[in-house]
Amino acid sequence: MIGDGVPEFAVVGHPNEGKSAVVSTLAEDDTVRVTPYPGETVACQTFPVVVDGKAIIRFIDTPGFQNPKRTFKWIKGRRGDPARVLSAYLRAHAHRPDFKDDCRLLEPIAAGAGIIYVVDGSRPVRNLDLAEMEILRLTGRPRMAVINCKEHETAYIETWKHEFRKHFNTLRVFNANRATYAERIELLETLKGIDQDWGPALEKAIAAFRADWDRRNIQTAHIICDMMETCLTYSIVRSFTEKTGEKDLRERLQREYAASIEKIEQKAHQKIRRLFKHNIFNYALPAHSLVNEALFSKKTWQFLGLAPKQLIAAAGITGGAVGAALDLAAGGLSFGVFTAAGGLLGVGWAALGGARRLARMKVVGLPLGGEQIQVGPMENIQFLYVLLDRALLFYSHVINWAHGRRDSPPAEKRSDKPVKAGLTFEWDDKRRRICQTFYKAVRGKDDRQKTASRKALIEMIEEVLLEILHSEKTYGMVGR
Ligand SMILES: Nc1nc2c(ncn2[C@@H]2O[C@H](COP(=O)(O)OP(=O)(O)O)[C@@H](O)[C@H]2O)c(=O)[nH]1
Ligand SMILES: [Mg+2]
Repeated sequence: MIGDGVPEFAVVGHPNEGKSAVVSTLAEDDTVRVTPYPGETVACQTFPVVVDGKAIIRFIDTPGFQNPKRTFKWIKGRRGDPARVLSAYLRAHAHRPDFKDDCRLLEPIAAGAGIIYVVDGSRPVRNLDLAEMEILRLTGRPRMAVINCKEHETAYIETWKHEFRKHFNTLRVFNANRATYAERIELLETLKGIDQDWGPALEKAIAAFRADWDRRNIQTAHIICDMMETCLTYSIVRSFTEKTGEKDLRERLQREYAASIEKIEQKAHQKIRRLFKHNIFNYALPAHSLVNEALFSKKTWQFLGLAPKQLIAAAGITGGAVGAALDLAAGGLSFGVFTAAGGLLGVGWAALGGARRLARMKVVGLPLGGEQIQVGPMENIQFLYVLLDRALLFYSHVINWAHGRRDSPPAEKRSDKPVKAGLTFEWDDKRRRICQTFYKAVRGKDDRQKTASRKALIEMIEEVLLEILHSEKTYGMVGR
Protein backbone atom coordinates (compact mmCIF):
# COMPACT_ATOMS: atom_id res chain seq x y z
CA MET A 1 0.00 0.00 0.00
CA ILE A 2 1.25 3.47 -0.63
CA GLY A 3 0.82 6.86 0.99
CA ASP A 4 -2.73 7.73 -0.05
CA GLY A 5 -4.15 4.41 1.22
CA VAL A 6 -5.02 3.18 -2.26
CA PRO A 7 -3.89 -0.44 -2.75
CA GLU A 8 -1.20 -0.58 -5.41
CA PHE A 9 0.18 -3.68 -7.11
CA ALA A 10 3.23 -4.10 -9.30
CA VAL A 11 2.52 -6.78 -11.89
CA VAL A 12 5.84 -8.51 -12.43
CA GLY A 13 7.30 -11.62 -14.04
CA HIS A 14 9.20 -12.76 -17.07
CA PRO A 15 8.75 -10.88 -20.38
CA ASN A 16 5.92 -12.07 -22.61
CA GLU A 17 4.07 -14.09 -19.97
CA GLY A 18 0.98 -11.89 -20.08
CA LYS A 19 1.71 -9.23 -17.44
CA SER A 20 0.35 -6.40 -19.53
CA ALA A 21 -2.69 -8.48 -20.47
CA VAL A 22 -3.41 -9.10 -16.79
CA VAL A 23 -3.06 -5.38 -16.02
CA SER A 24 -5.30 -4.50 -18.94
CA THR A 25 -8.04 -6.92 -17.88
CA LEU A 26 -7.93 -6.05 -14.20
CA ALA A 27 -7.87 -2.30 -14.81
CA GLU A 28 -10.47 -2.62 -17.63
CA ASP A 29 -8.17 -0.55 -19.77
CA ASP A 30 -7.57 -1.62 -23.34
CA THR A 31 -4.96 1.08 -23.91
CA VAL A 32 -2.39 -1.07 -22.06
CA ARG A 33 0.27 -2.16 -24.50
CA VAL A 34 -0.02 -5.92 -25.00
CA THR A 35 2.23 -7.37 -27.72
CA PRO A 36 3.57 -10.72 -28.86
CA TYR A 37 7.11 -9.30 -28.83
CA PRO A 38 9.05 -9.60 -25.57
CA GLY A 39 10.76 -6.49 -24.26
CA GLU A 40 8.26 -3.94 -25.56
CA THR A 41 7.39 -2.61 -22.12
CA VAL A 42 10.47 -0.64 -21.09
CA ALA A 43 9.12 1.58 -18.34
CA CYS A 44 6.60 1.09 -15.55
CA GLN A 45 3.18 2.49 -16.20
CA THR A 46 0.42 2.85 -13.62
CA PHE A 47 -3.17 2.00 -14.51
CA PRO A 48 -5.68 3.02 -11.86
CA VAL A 49 -9.24 1.75 -11.57
CA VAL A 50 -11.20 4.96 -11.22
CA VAL A 51 -14.70 5.08 -9.74
CA ASP A 52 -16.47 8.42 -9.26
CA GLY A 53 -13.30 10.23 -10.20
CA LYS A 54 -11.28 8.49 -7.50
CA ALA A 55 -8.67 5.75 -7.87
CA ILE A 56 -9.79 2.70 -5.89
CA ILE A 57 -6.85 0.46 -6.79
CA ARG A 58 -3.80 0.77 -9.04
CA PHE A 59 -1.94 -1.75 -11.15
CA ILE A 60 1.59 -1.06 -12.33
CA ASP A 61 2.75 -2.66 -15.55
CA THR A 62 6.47 -3.47 -15.44
CA PRO A 63 9.06 -4.50 -18.05
CA GLY A 64 9.77 -8.00 -16.63
CA PHE A 65 12.99 -9.45 -15.20
CA GLN A 66 16.13 -9.03 -17.24
CA ASN A 67 18.69 -10.74 -14.98
CA PRO A 68 16.84 -12.80 -12.44
CA LYS A 69 19.77 -15.07 -11.58
CA ARG A 70 22.32 -12.28 -11.01
CA THR A 71 19.78 -10.18 -9.15
CA PHE A 72 18.94 -13.10 -6.91
CA LYS A 73 22.63 -13.76 -6.23
CA TRP A 74 23.17 -10.12 -5.23
CA ILE A 75 20.13 -9.90 -2.96
CA LYS A 76 20.61 -13.32 -1.39
CA GLY A 77 24.09 -12.36 -0.18
CA ARG A 78 22.82 -9.44 1.96
CA ARG A 79 21.48 -9.68 5.46
CA GLY A 80 19.10 -7.33 7.26
CA ASP A 81 15.86 -5.49 6.61
CA PRO A 82 14.55 -6.49 3.15
CA ALA A 83 13.51 -2.88 2.39
CA ARG A 84 17.07 -1.69 2.95
CA VAL A 85 18.50 -4.50 0.86
CA LEU A 86 16.15 -3.57 -1.97
CA SER A 87 17.14 0.11 -1.77
CA ALA A 88 20.80 -0.86 -1.75
CA TYR A 89 20.27 -3.04 -4.83
CA LEU A 90 18.57 -0.19 -6.67
CA ARG A 91 21.39 2.22 -5.77
CA ALA A 92 24.08 -0.25 -6.79
CA HIS A 93 22.51 -0.93 -10.18
CA ALA A 94 21.07 2.50 -10.98
CA HIS A 95 23.58 3.15 -13.77
CA ARG A 96 23.81 -0.37 -15.16
CA PRO A 97 22.03 -0.63 -18.52
CA ASP A 98 22.12 -4.42 -18.24
CA PHE A 99 20.02 -4.21 -15.04
CA LYS A 100 17.70 -1.48 -16.25
CA ASP A 101 14.52 -3.60 -16.39
CA ASP A 102 15.21 -5.29 -13.05
CA CYS A 103 15.53 -1.87 -11.43
CA ARG A 104 12.35 -0.53 -13.08
CA LEU A 105 10.49 -3.61 -11.88
CA LEU A 106 11.72 -3.47 -8.29
CA GLU A 107 11.29 0.31 -7.83
CA PRO A 108 7.52 0.29 -7.21
CA ILE A 109 7.95 -2.67 -4.85
CA ALA A 110 10.59 -0.73 -2.90
CA ALA A 111 8.12 2.17 -2.79
CA GLY A 112 5.47 0.00 -1.09
CA ALA A 113 3.50 -1.72 -3.82
CA GLY A 114 2.24 -5.27 -3.38
CA ILE A 115 3.30 -7.90 -5.89
CA ILE A 116 1.31 -9.79 -8.49
CA TYR A 117 3.64 -12.30 -10.12
CA VAL A 118 2.42 -13.54 -13.49
CA VAL A 119 3.56 -16.72 -15.20
CA ASP A 120 2.34 -18.55 -18.25
CA GLY A 121 1.25 -21.80 -16.61
CA SER A 122 1.10 -23.67 -19.90
CA ARG A 123 4.90 -24.14 -19.89
CA PRO A 124 7.14 -25.98 -17.43
CA VAL A 125 8.84 -24.33 -14.44
CA ARG A 126 12.48 -23.33 -15.14
CA ASN A 127 15.39 -22.35 -12.92
CA LEU A 128 14.99 -18.75 -14.00
CA ASP A 129 11.47 -18.75 -12.61
CA LEU A 130 12.71 -20.08 -9.29
CA ALA A 131 15.25 -17.24 -9.12
CA GLU A 132 12.47 -14.70 -9.78
CA MET A 133 10.27 -16.24 -7.09
CA GLU A 134 13.13 -16.17 -4.62
CA ILE A 135 13.83 -12.49 -5.30
CA LEU A 136 10.19 -11.65 -4.71
CA ARG A 137 10.12 -13.67 -1.50
CA LEU A 138 13.23 -11.87 -0.26
CA THR A 139 11.59 -8.47 -0.79
CA GLY A 140 9.25 -9.44 2.04
CA ARG A 141 6.37 -7.62 0.35
CA PRO A 142 2.81 -9.06 0.24
CA ARG A 143 2.62 -11.11 -2.92
CA MET A 144 0.25 -13.15 -5.01
CA ALA A 145 1.09 -15.47 -7.88
CA VAL A 146 -1.15 -15.55 -10.93
CA ILE A 147 -1.11 -18.48 -13.31
CA ASN A 148 -2.15 -17.11 -16.69
CA CYS A 149 -2.33 -19.99 -19.15
CA LYS A 150 -1.69 -18.69 -22.63
CA GLU A 151 -2.27 -22.14 -24.13
CA HIS A 152 -4.73 -24.81 -23.13
CA GLU A 153 -1.93 -27.00 -21.72
CA THR A 154 -2.64 -27.74 -18.06
CA ALA A 155 -0.04 -30.45 -17.33
CA TYR A 156 2.32 -28.06 -15.52
CA ILE A 157 -0.16 -26.25 -13.34
CA GLU A 158 0.31 -28.51 -10.32
CA THR A 159 4.10 -28.00 -10.36
CA TRP A 160 3.58 -24.25 -10.56
CA LYS A 161 1.18 -24.36 -7.65
CA HIS A 162 3.65 -26.40 -5.64
CA GLU A 163 6.41 -23.84 -6.17
CA PHE A 164 4.11 -20.92 -5.57
CA ARG A 165 2.96 -22.24 -2.21
CA LYS A 166 6.58 -21.97 -1.04
CA HIS A 167 7.09 -18.41 -2.22
CA PHE A 168 3.78 -16.56 -2.17
CA ASN A 169 1.06 -15.63 0.29
CA THR A 170 -1.66 -16.61 -2.11
CA LEU A 171 -2.16 -17.82 -5.67
CA ARG A 172 -4.82 -17.78 -8.33
CA VAL A 173 -5.37 -19.24 -11.77
CA PHE A 174 -6.56 -16.34 -13.89
CA ASN A 175 -6.83 -16.13 -17.61
CA ALA A 176 -6.20 -12.58 -18.81
CA ASN A 177 -7.95 -13.29 -22.10
CA ARG A 178 -11.00 -15.11 -20.84
CA ALA A 179 -11.70 -13.67 -17.42
CA THR A 180 -15.31 -12.78 -16.78
CA TYR A 181 -16.59 -10.15 -14.37
CA ALA A 182 -17.03 -12.83 -11.68
CA GLU A 183 -13.44 -14.02 -12.14
CA ARG A 184 -12.10 -10.49 -11.86
CA ILE A 185 -13.97 -10.03 -8.60
CA GLU A 186 -12.68 -13.41 -7.38
CA LEU A 187 -9.12 -12.36 -8.10
CA LEU A 188 -9.59 -9.18 -6.08
CA GLU A 189 -11.13 -11.25 -3.28
CA THR A 190 -8.08 -13.51 -3.30
CA LEU A 191 -5.83 -10.46 -3.11
CA LYS A 192 -7.35 -9.73 0.29
CA GLY A 193 -5.53 -12.78 1.63
CA ILE A 194 -2.18 -11.28 0.63
CA ASP A 195 -1.78 -9.50 3.95
CA GLN A 196 -4.08 -8.78 6.86
CA ASP A 197 -3.29 -5.07 6.76
CA TRP A 198 -4.43 -4.83 3.14
CA GLY A 199 -7.83 -6.43 3.78
CA PRO A 200 -9.93 -3.33 4.60
CA ALA A 201 -8.57 -1.22 1.71
CA LEU A 202 -9.16 -4.05 -0.73
CA GLU A 203 -12.62 -4.66 0.68
CA LYS A 204 -13.41 -1.01 -0.04
CA ALA A 205 -12.03 -1.28 -3.57
CA ILE A 206 -14.09 -4.40 -4.29
CA ALA A 207 -17.28 -2.78 -2.97
CA ALA A 208 -16.65 0.29 -5.14
CA PHE A 209 -15.99 -1.92 -8.16
CA ARG A 210 -19.22 -3.85 -7.61
CA ALA A 211 -21.22 -0.65 -7.10
CA ASP A 212 -19.75 0.74 -10.31
CA TRP A 213 -20.94 -2.32 -12.22
CA ASP A 214 -24.39 -2.04 -10.65
CA ARG A 215 -24.54 1.53 -11.88
CA ARG A 216 -23.43 0.53 -15.36
CA ASN A 217 -26.18 -2.09 -15.45
CA ILE A 218 -28.82 0.43 -14.44
CA GLN A 219 -27.57 2.83 -17.11
CA THR A 220 -27.60 0.02 -19.67
CA ALA A 221 -31.23 -0.79 -18.82
CA HIS A 222 -32.13 2.87 -19.42
CA ILE A 223 -30.22 2.99 -22.71
CA ILE A 224 -32.02 -0.15 -23.93
CA CYS A 225 -35.43 1.14 -22.84
CA ASP A 226 -34.87 4.53 -24.54
CA MET A 227 -33.67 2.86 -27.70
CA MET A 228 -36.72 0.61 -27.83
CA GLU A 229 -39.09 3.49 -27.24
CA THR A 230 -37.49 5.49 -30.06
CA CYS A 231 -37.54 2.56 -32.47
CA LEU A 232 -41.07 1.45 -31.65
CA THR A 233 -42.51 4.91 -32.24
CA TYR A 234 -40.34 5.86 -35.19
CA SER A 235 -41.99 6.94 -38.42
CA ILE A 236 -41.22 9.05 -41.47
CA VAL A 237 -43.79 11.18 -43.28
CA ARG A 238 -43.14 12.75 -46.70
CA SER A 239 -45.33 14.62 -49.16
CA PHE A 240 -45.44 13.62 -52.78
CA THR A 241 -46.96 14.85 -56.01
CA GLU A 242 -47.63 13.12 -59.30
CA LYS A 243 -44.15 14.16 -60.41
CA THR A 244 -42.25 12.66 -57.47
CA GLY A 245 -43.76 9.32 -58.18
CA GLU A 246 -45.32 7.43 -55.33
CA LYS A 247 -43.55 4.16 -55.96
CA ASP A 248 -40.05 5.67 -55.92
CA LEU A 249 -40.79 7.67 -52.83
CA ARG A 250 -42.24 4.66 -51.06
CA GLU A 251 -39.14 2.59 -51.75
CA ARG A 252 -36.86 5.39 -50.70
CA LEU A 253 -38.73 5.89 -47.46
CA GLN A 254 -38.59 2.21 -46.67
CA ARG A 255 -34.84 2.23 -47.07
CA GLU A 256 -34.58 5.42 -45.06
CA TYR A 257 -36.72 3.92 -42.31
CA ALA A 258 -34.60 0.76 -42.06
CA ALA A 259 -31.38 2.78 -42.04
CA SER A 260 -32.67 5.08 -39.30
CA ILE A 261 -33.71 2.19 -37.07
CA GLU A 262 -30.29 0.59 -37.51
CA LYS A 263 -28.62 3.86 -36.63
CA ILE A 264 -30.69 4.33 -33.48
CA GLU A 265 -29.88 0.80 -32.42
CA GLN A 266 -26.19 1.13 -33.18
CA LYS A 267 -25.93 4.35 -31.24
CA ALA A 268 -27.45 2.69 -28.19
CA HIS A 269 -25.09 -0.28 -28.49
CA GLN A 270 -22.08 2.00 -28.76
CA LYS A 271 -23.19 3.79 -25.61
CA ILE A 272 -23.24 0.45 -23.80
CA ARG A 273 -19.82 -0.38 -25.20
CA ARG A 274 -18.40 2.89 -23.89
CA LEU A 275 -19.99 2.33 -20.51
CA PHE A 276 -17.97 -0.87 -20.22
CA LYS A 277 -14.82 0.91 -21.36
CA HIS A 278 -14.21 -0.85 -24.63
CA ASN A 279 -12.33 1.07 -27.31
CA ILE A 280 -10.82 -1.56 -29.55
CA PHE A 281 -13.03 -4.61 -29.27
CA ASN A 282 -14.88 -4.74 -32.55
CA TYR A 283 -18.00 -6.75 -33.09
CA ALA A 284 -17.41 -8.75 -36.22
CA LEU A 285 -19.24 -11.73 -34.81
CA PRO A 286 -20.05 -15.02 -36.45
CA ALA A 287 -23.49 -15.70 -37.83
CA HIS A 288 -24.69 -17.46 -34.71
CA SER A 289 -24.46 -14.23 -32.90
CA LEU A 290 -27.36 -12.06 -33.86
CA VAL A 291 -25.62 -8.87 -32.97
CA ASN A 292 -23.86 -8.60 -36.27
CA GLU A 293 -26.91 -9.21 -38.38
CA ALA A 294 -28.54 -6.24 -40.00
CA LEU A 295 -31.64 -5.58 -37.98
CA PHE A 296 -33.96 -6.30 -40.85
CA SER A 297 -32.22 -9.24 -42.40
CA LYS A 298 -34.17 -12.38 -42.96
CA LYS A 299 -31.62 -14.21 -40.88
CA THR A 300 -32.30 -12.20 -37.76
CA TRP A 301 -35.92 -13.18 -37.81
CA GLN A 302 -35.01 -16.77 -38.51
CA PHE A 303 -32.50 -16.85 -35.69
CA LEU A 304 -35.02 -15.68 -33.26
CA GLY A 305 -37.34 -18.44 -34.30
CA LEU A 306 -39.92 -16.08 -35.65
CA ALA A 307 -40.04 -17.14 -39.26
CA PRO A 308 -42.46 -19.78 -40.48
CA LYS A 309 -40.71 -21.65 -43.28
CA GLN A 310 -43.47 -21.32 -45.84
CA LEU A 311 -43.37 -17.55 -45.57
CA ILE A 312 -39.66 -17.43 -46.24
CA ALA A 313 -40.34 -19.50 -49.31
CA ALA A 314 -43.14 -17.18 -50.33
CA ALA A 315 -40.83 -14.21 -49.93
CA GLY A 316 -38.52 -15.84 -52.46
CA ILE A 317 -41.22 -15.57 -55.11
CA THR A 318 -41.55 -11.83 -54.70
CA GLY A 319 -37.90 -11.33 -55.66
CA GLY A 320 -35.26 -8.98 -54.25
CA ALA A 321 -35.92 -7.19 -51.01
CA VAL A 322 -36.54 -3.49 -50.93
CA GLY A 323 -35.68 -1.88 -47.63
CA ALA A 324 -37.44 -3.00 -44.55
CA ALA A 325 -40.77 -4.00 -45.87
CA LEU A 326 -39.98 -7.06 -47.91
CA ASP A 327 -37.46 -8.32 -45.39
CA LEU A 328 -40.11 -8.13 -42.79
CA ALA A 329 -42.47 -9.94 -45.05
CA ALA A 330 -39.79 -12.59 -45.33
CA GLY A 331 -39.89 -12.93 -41.59
CA GLY A 332 -43.45 -14.09 -41.78
CA LEU A 333 -44.80 -10.64 -41.17
CA SER A 334 -46.47 -8.31 -43.55
CA PHE A 335 -47.15 -4.71 -44.19
CA GLY A 336 -49.92 -2.93 -45.93
CA VAL A 337 -50.39 0.31 -47.80
CA PHE A 338 -53.24 2.33 -46.47
CA THR A 339 -55.34 5.12 -47.84
CA ALA A 340 -56.42 8.02 -45.71
CA ALA A 341 -59.63 6.19 -45.04
CA GLY A 342 -57.70 3.20 -43.79
CA GLY A 343 -58.56 0.86 -46.63
CA LEU A 344 -55.96 -1.51 -47.96
CA LEU A 345 -54.35 -0.34 -51.18
CA GLY A 346 -51.55 -2.72 -51.95
CA VAL A 347 -52.29 -6.25 -50.93
CA GLY A 348 -49.27 -8.02 -52.43
CA TRP A 349 -47.02 -8.25 -49.43
CA ALA A 350 -49.77 -8.05 -46.90
CA ALA A 351 -51.17 -11.27 -48.23
CA LEU A 352 -47.96 -13.07 -47.29
CA GLY A 353 -48.28 -12.42 -43.66
CA GLY A 354 -51.78 -13.41 -42.74
CA ALA A 355 -53.32 -11.42 -39.99
CA ARG A 356 -50.39 -9.43 -38.68
CA ARG A 357 -49.32 -6.06 -40.01
CA LEU A 358 -45.97 -4.37 -39.73
CA ALA A 359 -44.13 -1.23 -40.88
CA ARG A 360 -47.31 0.54 -41.64
CA MET A 361 -47.32 2.71 -44.73
CA LYS A 362 -50.03 5.30 -45.12
CA VAL A 363 -51.02 7.46 -48.04
CA VAL A 364 -52.85 10.47 -46.68
CA GLY A 365 -54.66 13.14 -48.72
CA LEU A 366 -53.59 16.74 -48.14
CA PRO A 367 -55.97 19.73 -48.48
CA LEU A 368 -54.07 21.20 -51.44
CA GLY A 369 -54.39 18.12 -53.53
CA GLY A 370 -50.98 16.62 -52.60
CA GLU A 371 -50.53 13.39 -50.71
CA GLN A 372 -48.27 12.07 -47.98
CA ILE A 373 -46.67 8.74 -47.32
CA GLN A 374 -45.94 7.58 -43.82
CA VAL A 375 -43.63 4.68 -43.04
CA GLY A 376 -43.73 3.30 -39.52
CA PRO A 377 -44.20 2.83 -36.71
CA MET A 378 -43.66 -0.88 -36.87
CA GLU A 379 -46.81 -2.74 -36.00
CA ASN A 380 -45.70 -5.95 -34.45
CA ILE A 381 -44.54 -6.70 -30.95
CA GLN A 382 -41.91 -9.11 -32.31
CA PHE A 383 -39.98 -6.03 -33.28
CA LEU A 384 -39.66 -5.24 -29.58
CA TYR A 385 -38.37 -8.73 -28.82
CA VAL A 386 -35.84 -8.57 -31.65
CA LEU A 387 -34.49 -5.23 -30.44
CA LEU A 388 -34.37 -6.49 -26.87
CA ASP A 389 -32.67 -9.77 -27.75
CA ARG A 390 -30.07 -8.02 -29.83
CA ALA A 391 -29.33 -5.50 -27.10
CA LEU A 392 -28.98 -8.27 -24.51
CA LEU A 393 -26.68 -10.23 -26.78
CA PHE A 394 -24.60 -7.16 -27.36
CA TYR A 395 -24.38 -6.59 -23.61
CA SER A 396 -23.34 -10.19 -23.07
CA HIS A 397 -20.49 -9.82 -25.58
CA VAL A 398 -19.30 -6.57 -24.11
CA ILE A 399 -19.19 -7.66 -20.49
CA ASN A 400 -17.49 -10.95 -21.26
CA TRP A 401 -14.77 -9.61 -23.50
CA ALA A 402 -11.66 -9.21 -21.34
CA HIS A 403 -9.90 -5.88 -21.90
CA GLY A 404 -6.51 -7.62 -22.11
CA ARG A 405 -7.55 -9.55 -25.18
CA ARG A 406 -5.97 -8.45 -28.43
CA ASP A 407 -7.37 -11.01 -30.85
CA SER A 408 -10.54 -10.52 -32.82
CA PRO A 409 -13.63 -12.67 -32.70
CA PRO A 410 -13.47 -15.44 -35.32
CA ALA A 411 -14.74 -14.59 -38.77
CA GLU A 412 -18.39 -15.14 -39.45
CA LYS A 413 -19.30 -18.70 -40.21
CA ARG A 414 -22.29 -19.31 -42.37
CA SER A 415 -24.99 -21.44 -40.94
CA ASP A 416 -28.27 -22.22 -42.59
CA LYS A 417 -29.86 -23.66 -39.52
CA PRO A 418 -32.01 -21.26 -37.58
CA VAL A 419 -30.75 -20.95 -34.05
CA LYS A 420 -32.99 -19.85 -31.28
CA ALA A 421 -30.35 -17.83 -29.54
CA GLY A 422 -32.57 -15.09 -28.19
CA LEU A 423 -33.21 -14.80 -24.49
CA THR A 424 -36.72 -13.42 -24.69
CA PHE A 425 -37.81 -16.59 -26.43
CA GLU A 426 -37.71 -18.42 -23.11
CA TRP A 427 -39.38 -15.79 -20.99
CA ASP A 428 -42.36 -16.47 -18.81
CA ASP A 429 -45.74 -14.72 -19.04
CA LYS A 430 -44.84 -12.14 -16.42
CA ARG A 431 -41.95 -10.78 -18.45
CA ARG A 432 -43.91 -10.96 -21.67
CA ARG A 433 -46.73 -9.00 -20.08
CA ILE A 434 -44.31 -6.25 -19.07
CA CYS A 435 -43.11 -6.08 -22.67
CA GLN A 436 -46.66 -6.05 -24.03
CA THR A 437 -47.73 -3.28 -21.66
CA PHE A 438 -44.70 -1.23 -22.64
CA TYR A 439 -45.31 -1.83 -26.33
CA LYS A 440 -48.89 -0.63 -26.02
CA ALA A 441 -48.15 2.31 -23.73
CA VAL A 442 -45.28 3.89 -25.69
CA ARG A 443 -47.40 3.94 -28.80
CA GLY A 444 -50.39 5.40 -26.96
CA LYS A 445 -51.06 8.84 -25.55
CA ASP A 446 -51.40 8.22 -21.83
CA ASP A 447 -48.27 9.66 -20.19
CA ARG A 448 -48.93 8.00 -16.86
CA GLN A 449 -49.13 4.61 -18.46
CA LYS A 450 -45.96 5.35 -20.39
CA THR A 451 -44.05 6.25 -17.23
CA ALA A 452 -45.32 3.22 -15.34
CA SER A 453 -44.58 0.79 -18.16
CA ARG A 454 -41.10 2.22 -18.67
CA LYS A 455 -40.35 1.78 -15.00
CA ALA A 456 -41.50 -1.84 -15.05
CA LEU A 457 -39.51 -2.56 -18.19
CA ILE A 458 -36.34 -0.98 -16.86
CA GLU A 459 -36.58 -2.97 -13.64
CA MET A 460 -37.07 -6.14 -15.60
CA ILE A 461 -34.11 -5.41 -17.90
CA GLU A 462 -31.91 -4.71 -14.86
CA GLU A 463 -32.88 -8.11 -13.51
CA VAL A 464 -32.09 -9.79 -16.83
CA LEU A 465 -28.72 -8.01 -17.10
CA LEU A 466 -27.78 -9.33 -13.69
CA GLU A 467 -28.79 -12.82 -14.74
CA ILE A 468 -26.54 -12.56 -17.78
CA LEU A 469 -23.72 -11.11 -15.70
CA HIS A 470 -23.77 -13.97 -13.21
CA SER A 471 -24.68 -16.67 -15.68
CA GLU A 472 -22.34 -19.59 -16.23
CA LYS A 473 -23.87 -19.89 -19.67
CA THR A 474 -21.99 -18.03 -22.34
CA TYR A 475 -25.19 -16.70 -23.77
CA GLY A 476 -24.69 -15.99 -27.44
CA MET A 477 -20.94 -15.72 -26.82
CA VAL A 478 -18.19 -16.77 -29.15
CA GLY A 479 -14.50 -17.35 -28.71
CA ARG A 480 -14.46 -17.94 -24.97
N1 LIG B 1 -3.98 -16.85 -25.72
C1 LIG B 1 -3.56 -16.02 -24.76
N2 LIG B 1 -2.63 -15.13 -25.07
C2 LIG B 1 -2.20 -14.31 -24.09
C3 LIG B 1 -2.73 -14.34 -22.79
N3 LIG B 1 -2.11 -13.41 -22.05
C4 LIG B 1 -1.25 -12.80 -22.89
N4 LIG B 1 -1.29 -13.33 -24.12
C5 LIG B 1 -0.52 -12.96 -25.30
O1 LIG B 1 0.85 -13.10 -25.00
C6 LIG B 1 1.61 -12.02 -25.56
C7 LIG B 1 2.39 -11.31 -24.46
O2 LIG B 1 1.45 -10.69 -23.59
P1 LIG B 1 1.84 -9.39 -22.76
O3 LIG B 1 0.72 -9.15 -21.83
O4 LIG B 1 2.25 -8.27 -23.66
O5 LIG B 1 3.09 -9.97 -21.99
P2 LIG B 1 4.13 -9.21 -21.05
O6 LIG B 1 5.38 -9.06 -21.83
O7 LIG B 1 4.33 -10.14 -19.89
O8 LIG B 1 3.54 -7.91 -20.65
C8 LIG B 1 0.62 -11.14 -26.27
O9 LIG B 1 0.61 -11.47 -27.63
C9 LIG B 1 -0.71 -11.49 -25.62
O10 LIG B 1 -1.81 -11.27 -26.48
C10 LIG B 1 -3.74 -15.32 -22.49
O11 LIG B 1 -4.26 -15.44 -21.39
N5 LIG B 1 -4.11 -16.13 -23.52
MG1 LIG C 1 4.24 -5.99 -21.07
